[in-house]
Amino acid sequence: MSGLSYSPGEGKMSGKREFYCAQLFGALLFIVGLVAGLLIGIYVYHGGIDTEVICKNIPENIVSDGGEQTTSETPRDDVCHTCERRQARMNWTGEDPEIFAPLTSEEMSKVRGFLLTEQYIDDKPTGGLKSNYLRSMILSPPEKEAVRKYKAGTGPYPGRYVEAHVVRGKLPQPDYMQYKIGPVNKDTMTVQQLYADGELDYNSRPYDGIEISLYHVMLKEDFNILEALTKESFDGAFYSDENSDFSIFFFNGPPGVKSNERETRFSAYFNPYGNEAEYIPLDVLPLSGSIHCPGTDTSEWYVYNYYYLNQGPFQNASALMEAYNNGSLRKISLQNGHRQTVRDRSLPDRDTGVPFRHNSNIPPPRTYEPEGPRYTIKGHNVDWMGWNFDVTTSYLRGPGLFEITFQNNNIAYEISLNEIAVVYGSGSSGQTNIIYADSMYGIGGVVGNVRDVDCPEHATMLETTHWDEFSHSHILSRSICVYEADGENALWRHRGYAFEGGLRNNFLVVRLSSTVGNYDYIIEWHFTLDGKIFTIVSASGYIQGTFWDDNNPFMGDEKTRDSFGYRVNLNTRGPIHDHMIGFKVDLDILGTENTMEVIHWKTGDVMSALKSQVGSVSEVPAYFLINNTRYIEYEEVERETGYRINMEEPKFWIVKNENERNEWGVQRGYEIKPISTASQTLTDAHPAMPALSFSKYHCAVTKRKESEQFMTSTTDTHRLNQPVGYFEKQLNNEYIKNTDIVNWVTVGFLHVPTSEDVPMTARVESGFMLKPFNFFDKTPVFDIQAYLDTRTGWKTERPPKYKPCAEKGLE
Ligand SMILES: *[C@@H]1O[C@H](CO)[C@@H](O)[C@H](O)[C@H]1NC(C)=O
Ligand SMILES: *[C@@H]1O[C@H](CO)[C@@H](O)[C@H](O)[C@H]1NC(C)=O
Ligand SMILES: *[C@@H]1O[C@H](CO)[C@@H](O)[C@H](O)[C@H]1NC(C)=O
Ligand SMILES: *[C@@H]1O[C@H](CO)[C@@H](O)[C@H](O)[C@H]1NC(C)=O
Ligand SMILES: [Cu+2]
Repeated sequence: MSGLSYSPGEGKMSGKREFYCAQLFGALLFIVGLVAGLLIGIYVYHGGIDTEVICKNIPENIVSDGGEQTTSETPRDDVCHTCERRQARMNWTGEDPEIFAPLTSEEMSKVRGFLLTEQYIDDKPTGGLKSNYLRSMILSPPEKEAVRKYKAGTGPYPGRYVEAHVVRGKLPQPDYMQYKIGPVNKDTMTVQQLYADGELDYNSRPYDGIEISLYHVMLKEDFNILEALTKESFDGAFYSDENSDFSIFFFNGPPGVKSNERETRFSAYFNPYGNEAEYIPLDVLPLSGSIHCPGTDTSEWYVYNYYYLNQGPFQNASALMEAYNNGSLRKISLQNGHRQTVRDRSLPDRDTGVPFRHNSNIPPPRTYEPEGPRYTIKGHNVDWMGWNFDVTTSYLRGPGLFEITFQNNNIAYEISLNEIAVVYGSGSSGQTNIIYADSMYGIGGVVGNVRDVDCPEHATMLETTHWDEFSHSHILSRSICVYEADGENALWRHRGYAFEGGLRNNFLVVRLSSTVGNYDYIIEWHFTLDGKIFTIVSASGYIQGTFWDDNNPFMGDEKTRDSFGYRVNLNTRGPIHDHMIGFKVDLDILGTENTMEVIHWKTGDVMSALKSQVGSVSEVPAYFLINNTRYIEYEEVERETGYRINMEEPKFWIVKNENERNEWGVQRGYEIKPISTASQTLTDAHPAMPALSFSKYHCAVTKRKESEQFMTSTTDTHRLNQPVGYFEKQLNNEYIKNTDIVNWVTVGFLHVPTSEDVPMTARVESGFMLKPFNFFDKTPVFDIQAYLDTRTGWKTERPPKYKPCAEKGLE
C-alpha cells in the first residue's frame, strides 16, 4: 500500500497575521497534498511502479466514491519519490545464539530427535493414549545470574535449554512430565526431569487432539441414538460419520476439581462452516453431557450426565431419548431454516442490507515513514531512540521482553506475560463454573497476522515458532510486529507568552496478536520517548455463549436476563466472566539490588501529616490555612507481600535503587501504575483460588528466584486441589529490601457481555504503565529535536525536515 503526505506550513508565533496566512496556506497545501496522495495512492497500488511516481501521470477526474468530484489544482508536474527505506531487520551476527529468542524450528527438531533417540517419546503416538508424546516445547528461561555474567564478559554463554512437556501414557502409572533439555546449541545435551514420576497426574494433562478424536467416536454412537431428538429440536441437524451438522466443544474446563478426575464436559454447537474443528461459540445448543475419561483404558470410558434444555441428568443417551419420547421433557424446536441463519449471525461480515456509512468508502488516514524506520532490529534485539531490549515469545505463556535498557540504564530484566485466567458464572448445563488458565491452551499458540489490521504495513515482522501438538510438527509464522507509531498527539506541549513548543508523541510498538479458543488477545508494549513503558492487553473475538432458554425458570420479571447475564442474540446468553491477566515484572533499576516502596496518598490533620516525617513536632505552623491537608507517607517494603488496588486509599508502587540518586539527591526509581478495572472477587474458599492465587493481587512483590519463574504452572487448573506452581506459595514473607525483587502485576476486566459483544467483542483494554520516578534529572526528552518558537525569535527548533514521498508496496 502507499501513502503520501505534506508537512503542514511552518507556522510562526501566534498573534501575527502572517501566521494565519501561513496556516491557511499550510491547510491548502495539506488538502492538495491529501488529494494528490489519495490519487497517487490509488495509482501506485494499481500501477505497481516501484521506483518513482510521476504525479502528472495521475488520470484526470478521478472521483472518490463517497466524496465530491476533485477539480482542484493538482500540482501536476511534481515528482513524488517513493520513500527511501532502510532495512531495519538484520540477522543476528553474535558469536553465540541469541539468549532469549523464541525456539527455532531447528532447535525443536533437534530436541524432538533427541527425545526420540533416548526413548523419552514415541515416533508417532500410534499407540494412541498409550504412547509417550510431546505436548509442547518452550524456551526454558536461562538463569539470570549466568546471563548477567555472560553479558558482562565474566561468564560463559548460558546456553539455550528447552522445556518439553511430555504426556507419558505408556508408563504403567501414566503421568504428565516436564523436562529441561539442553543446551540445544551444543552437540551433547542432557535431560533433567522437573517433577517426580506421577507427581503431575495423567488425568490433569491438557486436552489434545488424540483424546478429542476418541471423544468424537464415542459421541457419534450416542448421537445416532439421539437422531430423532436432534432432528426435531435443532432444525433437522444430526451427527454421524457422514453428517457433521454439529461441532462438539470439549474445553469447558476444568475436568473436575481434583487432579485425578477427568470428566470432560461437552456442549453441542452448530457447525455452519462444515468444519468440526471450527468453533463458533455463539450458537451453542441446549444439549450437553460429560465424558468419564480417566486413564488410558478407553474401554472404561463412557458418556453420561446428558442434559437437554437443562433437564437431566440422564445416565446415557438412551435414557435421555426415552424421557424425550415419553413426554416428560420440555422441548424446543428451532424453526425450519434456523440453521441457515447461524453463519450469518456469527460471521463478522458487513451487513449488506444497509448502506455504507457516509464517506466510509474513502480510505482512512495512514501513516508512513518518510525515510524508513528509525529502529534497528538485530535478530530479536530492538533498538530505538535510546531503548534497547530483546523480544521473545513462548507457545504457552505468550510474549515477553528481556534486558530492557534506556539510554544505557538498566530498567528491567524481564517483562513477560505469564497467565490469562478466566472464570465464568453461567446457569447452563455443561458450562457452569468454567475456569480457564490460558497458558494451558497456549497463549502464544494460534498467532499470525490479519493483513492490514493487526499492524501497519511498514511494521517489521519477527517470527514466532511453536510445536503443534495436533500435527506433531513445528509451526513458524511471522507474528510479532515492531514499528514506530505516530501518536498524533503531544508528548509535551506548552504555549505561553514567551514561547511555544512541543514534541510529537512517537512511540515504539511491539505487538503479538493471538487467538485462544474463542477469544483473541492482543498483547503489546509501547515505549515512549520519555522513558515510559506501557504494557497493554486487549481482548477481542467471540464470547463463549451459553444457550438462551426462553422458558428459563430462573429469570426474574425482566424476561431478558438472569443471574448470569443478558440475552445477547437469538439463542445466546452472554455469561459473565472476568479476564485476569498476570505479568512478571522483574525491574532492575540500575542494577539488581532494588527496594520496593509504597507511597500512601493521604488526607488528615496537619499535625499527623508533619509527624509522619518528624515524630517530635509539637506545634502546627501558623501558615496552614486549614487544619487539614493532603500529604504522603513513604513505606519501604521489607517483606514479600501482595497489594490490591483500593481507590479510597491510593498508593504509588515504586521500585527504586537505594544506592543510586539523581542530581537532586533523590533515590532513582520507576513506578508501577496499573490501568485496570478488575479485582478478583473469588475468595480463598473457592476451589480455583489456590491455582489462580496470582489474581488476588494487582501487584505483589517477591524475592527473585530461579525456582519461581512463573505465577502459575501451566496445568494447575486441571488439578485445583493440588496445584504445583501456584503463586501464593512464593509469597512467604522473605526479606526483600535492597535485593533482587520481582513484581507480579495482574490487570484485567470484568465482563458482562451485552448485545454489542455479538458477533465480536470489540477491543477492551487493560494494562499497566512503568513510569520513571525520580529516575532522571529532568524530563528525559530534551535530547530530541522538538518544536520550539520564542516570541522574539531568539531560539527556534524544528523536528527533522522531510520530503513528501509515496510509500512503496511492502511485502
Ligand atoms: C539472514 O539469514 C537468512 C537465513 O539464514 C538468510 O537467508 C538471509 O539471506 C540473511 N540475510 C542477510 C541480510 O544476511
Ligand atoms: C441407560 O440408563 C438407564 C437408566 O439410567 C439404564 O437403565 C440403562 O441400563 C442404561 N443403558 C445402557 C446401555 O447403559
Ligand atoms: C420417562 O423416562 C424417564 C427416563 O427413563 C423416566 O425417568 C421417567 O420416569 C419416564 N416418565 C414417564 C412419564 O414415563
Ligand atoms: C488539628 O486537628 C487535629 C485533629 O482533629 C487536632 O488534634 C489539632 O488540635 C488541630 N490543631 C489545630 C491547630 O487546630
Ligand atoms: Cu470477556
